[in-house]
Amino acid sequence: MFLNILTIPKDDPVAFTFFTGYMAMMAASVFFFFERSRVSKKWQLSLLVSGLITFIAAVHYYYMRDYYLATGENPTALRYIDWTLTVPLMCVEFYLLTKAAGASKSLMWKLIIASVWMLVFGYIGEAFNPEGGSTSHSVMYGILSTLGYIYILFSAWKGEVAQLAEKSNNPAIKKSVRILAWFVLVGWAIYPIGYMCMPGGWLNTSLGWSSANVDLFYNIADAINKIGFGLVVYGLAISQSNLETEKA
Ligand SMILES: *C/C=C(C)/C=C/C=C(C)/C=C/C1=C(C)CCCC1(C)C
Repeated sequence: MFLNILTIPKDDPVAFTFFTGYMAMMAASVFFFFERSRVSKKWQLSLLVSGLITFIAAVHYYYMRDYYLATGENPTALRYIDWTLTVPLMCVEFYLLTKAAGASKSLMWKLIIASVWMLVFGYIGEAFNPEGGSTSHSVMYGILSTLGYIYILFSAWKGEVAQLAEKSNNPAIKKSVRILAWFVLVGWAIYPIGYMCMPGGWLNTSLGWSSANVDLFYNIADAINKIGFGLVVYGLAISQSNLETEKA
């Protein structure tokens, strides 16, 4: 068992993405934490949140990696604990970006509640999937979960978040919120694909995609979304801080 923990099997892309995912999250955290001192006060909290998102993920990847190598199974509980901490923090990022345009705490809480809704039903769908896999179970909880996802998606594209970004009269904020909205539309849509690979899931039953692919999709999506989200916020923070010093 210990040997397993220390080696990455050559023919196991899932194990490979657990290792690289861990290292990438760690490196991104160091980057965001260090760069905090380079942006103006106003933006430091946003960078701190970016760093916390990747750092919390790095710690979970450390354990998920070992769990996967030791058991060969999907580390479902660790995965959802990670997400339950990090996805609400991504909602906080939306709030921080639109705060100057008047975003209220209630907007932040609505997004957080929608994200927890999405994850609780996703967790029930995966963790309580009957032995051998049940399509009706997977579909029912998948749909319930998707309602939370759609709420956040709508807010970012058309609803409150989008409207506040518009109201900010700041083209850089508008652009960044739009890029983050693209992340939610495209990057976050990778997760349901992974979900459908579990036994009983549509891609598992119709195309025969194995449940090993669940983690492959989740790991790739996490790297894109967590690091990508953070970099968009970072780019905005740097450009706005530079503008402020030019004006001063
Ligand atoms: C850093 C982690 C992130 C951004 C995780 C996002 C997760 C999702 C958008 C998950 C969505 C799901 C559905 C929309 C339906 C099926 C169940 C989930 C939980 C995989």
